[in-house]
Amino acid sequence: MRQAAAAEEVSAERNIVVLTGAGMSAESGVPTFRGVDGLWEGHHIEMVASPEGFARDPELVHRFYNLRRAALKTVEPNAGHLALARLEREWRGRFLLVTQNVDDLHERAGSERLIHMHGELRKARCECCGEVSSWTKELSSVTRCLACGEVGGMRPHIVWFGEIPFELETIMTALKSADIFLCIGTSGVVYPAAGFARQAASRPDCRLIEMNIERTEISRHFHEHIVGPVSVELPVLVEKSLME
Ligand code: BV8
Repeated sequence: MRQAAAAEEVSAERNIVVLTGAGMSAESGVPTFRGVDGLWEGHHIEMVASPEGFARDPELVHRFYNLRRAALKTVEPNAGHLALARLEREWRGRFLLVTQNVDDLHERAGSERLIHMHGELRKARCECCGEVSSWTKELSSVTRCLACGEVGGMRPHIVWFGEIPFELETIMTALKSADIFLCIGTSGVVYPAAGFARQAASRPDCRLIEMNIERTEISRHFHEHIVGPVSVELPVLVEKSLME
């Protein structure tokens, strides 16, 4: 089901900021947070994805991320990821893709001007020397840092609840000059990402479009709503947006 307003094309000379959430990867087989009622092995995800949770039971948190990192090998970008990579290639204005997702499906689909504001499953960080390295294997409390050689300081390069997301200044600067804010597949529950719509809406000329299979906590900020799965709706929106 599409709403007529949302079928309008967005002109290709303007600046666009795209925000994606777990709904972007759902059709690729990556479980969303709401889809599992916010639980993992009976634990609230906010408890597992937190410094307190890591301090309390590091091996449980390592297992949470080791399983999700390993699962990346079993999933592929969907048509929505590919459509966003096409939009970036062919868009003549400024383009920035901000994702809350920690999977690597956007980059595997070809997206380049991409910010992982909540970190990446395929990176690890050493708390002893600060080195961030590409990481595709398992992590544990006895993993040795390849940079400083210390053992016991390695953690997923992920922004946990209570930690400050990455590149917020860059994101806020882009939002301040955005002509279009396209928000895809997020429930709008987690801040500060959920506040980006309100920031974009503070610019009178900014056009806000939400794409989701249902209404969300932040739907009220948007002028247009495209209701449907990203793999179907996003290629249609990109095609219409790029046609002169
Ligand atoms: C911060 C990495 C301070 C981890 C994530 C009380 C105590 C402590 C903190 C807080 C508190 N109250 C509020 C807070 C702040 C907290 C917060 O917002 N909590 C919430 C729960 C209330 N935020 C933080 O702690 C953040 N840090 O505030 O620091 C600060 C900040 C700025 C400046 C100075 C200081 C850090 C938050 C980051 C946490 N890490 N991810 C990991 O992945 O393991 S968050 C994680 O959950 C995801 O990254 C994502 O952001 C979030 C889940 O949200 P969604 O992506 O929206 O996913 P969800 O499943 O909810 O929704 C999916 C949507 O897709 C649905 O709407 C669905 O309808 C739709 N959908 C499904 N299928 C499809 C679809 N749409 C289209 N097509 C489909 N096929």
